[in-house]
Amino acid sequence: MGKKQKPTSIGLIEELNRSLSSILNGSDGKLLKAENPPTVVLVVGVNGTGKTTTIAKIANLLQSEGESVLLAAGDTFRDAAIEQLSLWAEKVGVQVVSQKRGSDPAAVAFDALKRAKAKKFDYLLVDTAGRLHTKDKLMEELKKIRRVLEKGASNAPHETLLVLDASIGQNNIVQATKFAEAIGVTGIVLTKLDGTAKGGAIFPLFDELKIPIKYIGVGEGVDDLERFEADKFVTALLSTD
Ligand SMILES: Nc1nc2c(ncn2[C@@H]2O[C@H](COP(=O)(O)OP(=O)(O)OP(=O)(O)O)[C@@H](O)[C@H]2O)c(=O)[nH]1
Ligand SMILES: [Mg+2]
Repeated sequence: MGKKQKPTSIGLIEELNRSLSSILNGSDGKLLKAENPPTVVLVVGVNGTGKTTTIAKIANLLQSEGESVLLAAGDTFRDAAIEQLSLWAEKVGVQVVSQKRGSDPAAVAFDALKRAKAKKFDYLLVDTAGRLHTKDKLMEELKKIRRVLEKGASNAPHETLLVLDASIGQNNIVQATKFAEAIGVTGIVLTKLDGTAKGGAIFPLFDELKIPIKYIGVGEGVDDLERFEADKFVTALLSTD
């Protein structure tokens, strides 16, 4: 007699795979590419979620695909934020447009867009200061940055990426709702999905918001970014390896 088969458990995994994948239906994200360069990507979120690191990672990824990338140091508020972005830029090998600390972030965005257009960069990634979604004044500042970009290039910003920290849990839905209301969000980057099993955070998030998840952050290094693909993600989540 052969070994007893376990068709039910295999069937269960398949069923689970199917239903988890169906929750994520439409979640896959690719960065849009503007018809006329630069593609402008505005990166927003609350303090410390991983915006600046994510910008470095995306710049690295795009550059490895042959795209030219310019960064805008739109966090003129936090101490050493400009230096942090400049260090990443150096490491990745891209240029950065910055002004001195305390200057108007919308002016930085304007300058950077002008340069990106003049020099025909494929992508402009705009960093912004971390801000609480509950602070109206700070959200207004973000709207101003957005307006400057809108005026500067047609259909810009082509992507507005909200960076969320996976370990925050339910509050991410509140944050995302507020940012989406204030300036519109075209994609989400969920960071800090490395280390512990926080992958499940993606399901309620996407189920509630239906905003595509473009990337996931899986570490602090410049290569620790993955393009989000629902099928791949669910298969990895359910694998016992
Ligand atoms: N483990 C892990 N750490 C991350 C990831 N992404 C960012 N971090 C870390 O999170 C911390 C904050 O990252 P930043 O990129 O400075 O975050 P930020 O949103 O730009 O922060 P503020 O500009 O101060 O709002 C740093 O210590 C990063 O190394 C990730 O995917 N995994
Ligand atoms: Mg930052």
